[in-house]
Amino acid sequence: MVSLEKSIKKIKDLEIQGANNIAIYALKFLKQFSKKNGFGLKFETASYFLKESRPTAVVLHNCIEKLNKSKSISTINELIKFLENVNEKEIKYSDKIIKNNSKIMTYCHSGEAVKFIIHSFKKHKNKISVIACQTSPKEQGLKTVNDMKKSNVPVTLINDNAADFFMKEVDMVIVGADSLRKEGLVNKIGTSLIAKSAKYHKKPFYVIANSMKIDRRKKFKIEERSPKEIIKKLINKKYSKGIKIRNPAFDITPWEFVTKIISDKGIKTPKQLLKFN
Ligand code: RUB
Repeated sequence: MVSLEKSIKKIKDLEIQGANNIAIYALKFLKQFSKKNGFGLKFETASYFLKESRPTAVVLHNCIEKLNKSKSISTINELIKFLENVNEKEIKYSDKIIKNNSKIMTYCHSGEAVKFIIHSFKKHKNKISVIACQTSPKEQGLKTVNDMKKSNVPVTLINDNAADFFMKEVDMVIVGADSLRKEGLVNKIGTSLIAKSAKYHKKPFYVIANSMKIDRRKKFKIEERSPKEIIKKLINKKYSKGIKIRNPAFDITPWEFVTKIISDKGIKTPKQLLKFN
């Protein structure tokens, strides 16, 4: 069994990436951990540190809340099963969103969004294509490109700064979510700029996110990552000495910029799914 420290490192280093994958990985770890150590203090400490390794995404937090109420392997199994299969429920709605010949822009790497698009591609027999933004500084967009390529989906990689330039060409934007909060969609930093560009160009902006991403936490943290992630990418490193660098990992897109959320509960407006006033 991989140690807690190693598991946390894998999550922090983005070897395990995307809100659902992080939760599934952590749950699988906790399943093994509980078999060895039970569900007592050691378990609580391990779940706390796993949860805090990527504090913004809410899925793992919600899973651990459920586990605190019902400390059992069967609850862990149910949660894993839900997260591993939730896409089957979401893809049922893909025909209502993605039509033949649709050109879709996406951002970062969201397992839920990627599976939704690939499913449509298979159904519409090669008639859809994707524009994937690189997603600076960690380039998760390349992971999206790779997934698309593996499924033969025509895909073009663009620089993040080019999103508005290409917005005229696309039919819609589809992204995933780390958390669905009253104040907006929490997703990879830069998502809000893309949503605002989509609204300006009158293009629908869809979010694919399962109901475990509904975030009722009173307070939440936007994870701020190491400046090194940005410095490493600079070509003119000589100018980087002694400068202040900020590297937030997520931002909040106000709901007015989101057309619909597609989840296991159906195609909903943010208000319908989150039930806020
Ligand atoms: C990933 C990201 C993804 C969401 C949803 O950020 O913002 O859009 O986590 O992913 P990071 P999924 O690369 O920093 O983890 O649909 O796979 O849950």
